[in-house]
Amino acid sequence: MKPADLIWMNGDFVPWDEAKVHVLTHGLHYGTGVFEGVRCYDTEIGPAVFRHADHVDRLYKSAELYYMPIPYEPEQIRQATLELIGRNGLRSCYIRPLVFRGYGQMGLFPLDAPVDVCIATWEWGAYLGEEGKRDGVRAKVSSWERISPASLIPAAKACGQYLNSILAKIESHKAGYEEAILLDHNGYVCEGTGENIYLVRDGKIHTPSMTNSILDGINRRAAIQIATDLGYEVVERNIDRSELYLSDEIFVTGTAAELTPIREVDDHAVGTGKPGPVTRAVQDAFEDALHGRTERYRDWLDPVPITAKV
Ligand code: PPE
Repeated sequence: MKPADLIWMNGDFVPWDEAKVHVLTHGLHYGTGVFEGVRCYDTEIGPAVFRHADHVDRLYKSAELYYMPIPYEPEQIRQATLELIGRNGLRSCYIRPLVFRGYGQMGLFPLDAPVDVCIATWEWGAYLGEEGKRDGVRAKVSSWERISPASLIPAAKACGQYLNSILAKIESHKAGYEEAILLDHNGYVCEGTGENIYLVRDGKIHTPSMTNSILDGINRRAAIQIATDLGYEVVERNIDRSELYLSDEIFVTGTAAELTPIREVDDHAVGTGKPGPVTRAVQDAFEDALHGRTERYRDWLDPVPITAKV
């Protein structure tokens, strides 16, 4: 990874190499943290953070679900992020706010441990590769089931919960695929390791619903809005594994992955094996929205005030 100059840590801008924690940090032992993945784009109106307020809201919601009071106001986190991007002199970057139980208390009762907050930014290219975004990636249905709401909180973006995605990701890579698709505890299609999923059948877009243990993706909301505005019908419903093999097109969305087509699932070509027309249409409009090329979605962008790099 390419380091930036500064990281925001508990209210201060500290040099990248000095943003450190103690080895007895609670979150390191028990996964007691929540985070966000956000992106800033070099848009038509200058550097701007995509759907910033939605990400900040979800960070606070995730923290609340794990009884972690964030010792800052949401607006302070938003402003700190904008200032950090400016001071790091970045025009486009990935943004990682992290809230975690810090040092001072061990054991499973975490409520006496401090809550630490940091925000990092770095340049992060296409998550599933530029080629993946263009031509699609190969995916495998994972043998690991997505965390169920009986054990954890699928709607929370919590650190420990990602061990589930990590097992699926490693399994898919070792088997020679680029991404894994997890099924939910009822055997229905859920999502990728870090992306929401959509199938195109007979010109309609189908996607799992909140009752399928998905993360309520912010790009999912954007993609649904864009697809609807383009005139596509979007249906949220239970999807069987076999439908993955019968789809004309499949694509995924996420902050890191943006909109990436899936060209193969379990060695079955999806449709023609090339990204189809619906995927392309939604992807093009989505990329335009991210880069501020569409007036209609400009209010999804939070402009970064430009400051001289210090
Ligand atoms: N599901 C999961 C499990 C998930 O982690 C993400 C984002 C999504 C769906 C899509 O959510 P959204 O970004 O709000 O549209 N995954 C983040 C973490 C990736 C990582 O490797 O770290 C991301 O894309 O930033």
